[in-house]
Amino acid sequence: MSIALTPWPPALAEQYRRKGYWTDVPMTDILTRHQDERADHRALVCGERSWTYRQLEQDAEQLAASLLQLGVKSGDTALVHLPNVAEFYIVFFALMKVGVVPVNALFSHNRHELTAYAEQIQPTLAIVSSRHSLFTDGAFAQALSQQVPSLRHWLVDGDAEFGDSLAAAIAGTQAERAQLNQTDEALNWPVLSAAEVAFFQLSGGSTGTPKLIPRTHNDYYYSVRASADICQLDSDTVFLCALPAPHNFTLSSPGALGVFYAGGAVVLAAEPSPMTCFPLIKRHQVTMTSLVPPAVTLWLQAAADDRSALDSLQWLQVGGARLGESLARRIEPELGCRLQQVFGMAEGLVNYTRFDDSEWHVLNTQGRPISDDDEVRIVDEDGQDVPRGTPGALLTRGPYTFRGYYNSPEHNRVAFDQDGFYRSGDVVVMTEDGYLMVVGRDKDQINRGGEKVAAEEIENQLLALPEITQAALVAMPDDVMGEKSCAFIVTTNPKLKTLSIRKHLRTCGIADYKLPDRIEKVDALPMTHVGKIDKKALRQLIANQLQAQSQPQPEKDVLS
Ligand code: AMP
Ligand code: DBH
Repeated sequence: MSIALTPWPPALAEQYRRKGYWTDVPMTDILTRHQDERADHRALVCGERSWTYRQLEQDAEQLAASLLQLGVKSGDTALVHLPNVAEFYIVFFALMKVGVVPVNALFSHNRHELTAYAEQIQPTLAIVSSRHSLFTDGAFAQALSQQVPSLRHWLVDGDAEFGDSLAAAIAGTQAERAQLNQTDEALNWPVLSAAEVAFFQLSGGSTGTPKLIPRTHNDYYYSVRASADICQLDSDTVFLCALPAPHNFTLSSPGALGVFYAGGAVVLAAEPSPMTCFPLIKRHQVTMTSLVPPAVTLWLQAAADDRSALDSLQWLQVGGARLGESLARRIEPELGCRLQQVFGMAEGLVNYTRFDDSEWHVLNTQGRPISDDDEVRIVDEDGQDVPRGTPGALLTRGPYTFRGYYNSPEHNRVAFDQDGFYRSGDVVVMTEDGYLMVVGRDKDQINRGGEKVAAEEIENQLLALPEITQAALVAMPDDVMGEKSCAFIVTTNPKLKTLSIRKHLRTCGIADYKLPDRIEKVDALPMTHVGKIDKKALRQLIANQLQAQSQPQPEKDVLS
């Protein structure tokens, strides 16, 4: 059984194949293509452990064989929840080999998100880490298995009192390894179709439940190859993966998959702080990494003291949230590496500034699309195209932009126009020469320094408290994060404490980054003339309030 997918119209699919974007080669090729000349080249570094391309392929193959033995089969789905560890990639390729389609949840995701994903995909298998507080014991695993009865197998990275050991499944027995080395025929590898779903990407979303994005081998592999090409990756590239590994940016823009495709090396960092990353850059002679703007601020601060660790770094990619021009301008002189802006989305379209672009383009734009066949429209409120230089809503379709969220017919009707263009929810300007500048947003989302929070998801949780009768989550400006979140609430209980609201949200098991940074109690929420909550007015209200607070207070009269 294959995973349901909203297909591209046959004429477009034919065009994408004819132009060589879709090659009908599954993404398992990213590793297998290196098994001759580059088999002994370093592929992956995680702490004190490292893998050559041969070792990485063998580990993925052994895990795939162990999974088949467990009884999972092509067309099944899996819930994966791992931190930035080598096993993330071993699992990624192993699942692909057996045709099991995963959701790779972020490690910051918690009970609420994992449950929502599992309910949507009905996985047979979960692969998790005992390093996460949810899995230090088996209680949540047991509860989720009860709630989602398809979930029969648990593989755990690290010591755990439930499930099977992921390490053992990757290692296999000696006899199994020997058999794998001899022949592939003994194993019943499924035949993969590159037109099918390889995995689900996560949407930052704007709806009550997080939506899933089916990505096919054909479309994703094209974006990976083209990105590797644009970023001029080769076997000398050493990429530091410091943002979460499952994120579309670090996975494919060009990310770890782009680097593997090009035969370079991926070095894993647990998180993007300078304290963690600078020593890794120095030790492994990292040439390229990708960051969100708040991390750039931290790197600039740290580099002011000592930037000698960054000598090998040639390229810094920045994306996920708007990079201000003044921050952008400091990168090359203060970090000693070149900047590439990346504006992408897990749904598809990715834009890059190019290496030979003018300084103005690199500092002021978020780049231009990967492909000549990325169709971009910028429209006004009536859906009419606006002239270049005028802000409008971004619509796009193309060879690696999806055509529908998984099992979400109602939402898809609003997320796409009648011609299959995806409404990204970004307000952008296109320059005369085709570069995009992100100037705003028309989706109900807070972009917290690259981490996306869907307002409705949090509002629903707030409204679950009987004392809260109305709730609205909006963005408020923040110097470092760009935006933080502020929840305006109307409550029947004047004594309701912010602390107990936070406690409630934590009990709901929501990821920490989604918790409102500030909670404001108000008597009533402003309404628009059509009777919707006026979020623009609320954003203005909180921005004014913050500004007033940041003004120096008038000095007290010494005589009073
Ligand atoms: P997601 O749908 O969660 O993958 O998030 C993609 C969204 O992140 C885009 O639609 C933009 O709103 C935002 N985004 C990504 N990169 C940039 C960037 N370089 N500048 C501004 N916004 C960005
Ligand atoms: O924010 C994103 O989702 C993003 C940023 C940069 C992305 O998906 C990408 C590049 O591919």
